[in-house]
Amino acid sequence: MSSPARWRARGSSSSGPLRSRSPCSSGQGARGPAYGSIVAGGDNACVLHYTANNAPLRDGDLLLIDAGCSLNDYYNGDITRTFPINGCFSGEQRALYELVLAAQEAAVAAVAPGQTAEGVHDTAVRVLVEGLLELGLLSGDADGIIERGAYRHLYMHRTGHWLGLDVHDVGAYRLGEHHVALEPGMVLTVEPGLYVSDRLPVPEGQPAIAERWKGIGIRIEDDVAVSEHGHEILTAAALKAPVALER
Ligand SMILES: [Mn+2]
Repeated sequence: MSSPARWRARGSSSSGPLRSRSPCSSGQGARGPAYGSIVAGGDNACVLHYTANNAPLRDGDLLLIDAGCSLNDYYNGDITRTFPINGCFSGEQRALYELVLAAQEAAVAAVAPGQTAEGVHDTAVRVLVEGLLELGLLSGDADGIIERGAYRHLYMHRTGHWLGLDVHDVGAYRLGEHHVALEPGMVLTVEPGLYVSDRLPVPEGQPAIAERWKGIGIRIEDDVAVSEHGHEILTAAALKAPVALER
């Protein structure tokens, strides 16, 4: 996925201004983008691998950017931030953003030797489900919803993956029934999100989604290294607090 030839080929077939002006191509220690950037406004952010990146951005929508560099030593970054295009969250956007951020921070806090990627994912899911219950986007009890996966119309992907010489780096997440324990030096992404759209059917027993929530796609992704006693957030310089994203 990360051969320079492929990036030249990709660059030449794309007219996306974000790609050609990417800081990744300025030669400051980076060979180029680590993967095809996702630049998705509004409802397009609910398409997980949206890379057309050519839709007009609309006042009042959020913008999700998932992009990273591949460095000269071949290590890759993978970062996602979501922010309001007009500089101000709507009430619904802010409620969901703060929920994703709480889930992301809880999941990051869980990263430590002996923890597992599964445990990090479960931490994020628990916070998301409890928050969605409070917002009325889910109903029932959290344990039952998690057990049945009755949240997956709103959060349908895993919370992270190994990161290194490939963006989705090699390595098992489980060996048989045994979840692989995190060890110092391992790097993983932590990237929960919420995607509110009409694309996936609402599971039986869960509330229909009111129009005011639709078209909101949010993901917050950091790259986290497991350290001796906890973790280090490698992407901490990319701000994610709501106050830092508004103007
Ligand atoms: Mn990722």
